[in-house]
Amino acid sequence: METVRNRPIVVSTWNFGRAANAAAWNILLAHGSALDAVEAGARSAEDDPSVDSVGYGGLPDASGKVTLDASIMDGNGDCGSVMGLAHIRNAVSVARRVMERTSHLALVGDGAYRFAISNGFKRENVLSPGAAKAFRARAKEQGRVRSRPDDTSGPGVTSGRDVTASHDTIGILARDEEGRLAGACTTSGLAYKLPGRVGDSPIIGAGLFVDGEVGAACATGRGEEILRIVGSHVVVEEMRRGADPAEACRVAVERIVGRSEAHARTFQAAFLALRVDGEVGAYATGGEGDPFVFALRDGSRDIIITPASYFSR
Ligand code: SD4
Repeated sequence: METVRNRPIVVSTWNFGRAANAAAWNILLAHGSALDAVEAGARSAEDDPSVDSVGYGGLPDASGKVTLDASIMDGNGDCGSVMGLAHIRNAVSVARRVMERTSHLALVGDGAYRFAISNGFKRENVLSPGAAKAFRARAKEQGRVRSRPDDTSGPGVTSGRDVTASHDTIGILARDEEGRLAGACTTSGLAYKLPGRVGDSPIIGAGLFVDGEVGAACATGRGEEILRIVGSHVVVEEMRRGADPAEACRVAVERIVGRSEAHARTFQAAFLALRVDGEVGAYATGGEGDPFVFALRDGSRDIIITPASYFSR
């Protein structure tokens, strides 16, 4: 779709990607690395309470607890992730510490939390007043009162299957002036998910994949469907085979839709790709009435782009 050769570029999912791109762009402009840029961009979304699907301000699970999933990867195949991380705002930075300070790739739940604390992260309440209010309103609407905060078994408690409207993960991909690629993905996951649910975002190859020789891809939308096809890996491998980024994203979306077109109408799933030469593309299922958009920032542009989608083709 867009080519900017030998110039830094950053792309992020959704409208709020624009603010994330601005944070990343500051790093890229100062000759920083793509890895630092994507971490800074992802952190800016995590810190923003108005973004109700990422970090502080993220909507909680069915028990009222905010748990975060995040991953980060660079073009050398170095990567790290955390899943079900509670009480810590900047999950993407914990994922980076996992990558840089351990021999593991992923930490989950309490282990991820304890690792974060021992690495200097601050314990805090990540349930913002706005997210708490939304949770209470939903519980009331469902006509149920929880007997205790961890009660997820009572009548009327969400099964985690009735959530269709939450799909605003931030995925961010960058190329720096040395041509290095990196990506990050961070989310509070599906709103009101079953406690313990993990989506695609922290799974390397599903929510994020980077190969410095080929390109980078990330995903947003219904994590279960993205996981099923290991979507971001599909996109990068399609680019390796010669597809342009938009075409590669289309292949992944069509694989999802191919399971059941009727089912695919009920959710959004979108892929965003950045090829090593700076070309960018994206493609979405289209979901229902809520088009996927992404934000692009480079030396001359700071724009929102609406890519093609399967159901609007
Ligand atoms: C996930 N893809 O956890 C992420 C984010 C999201 O609907 O909320 N998707 O599935």
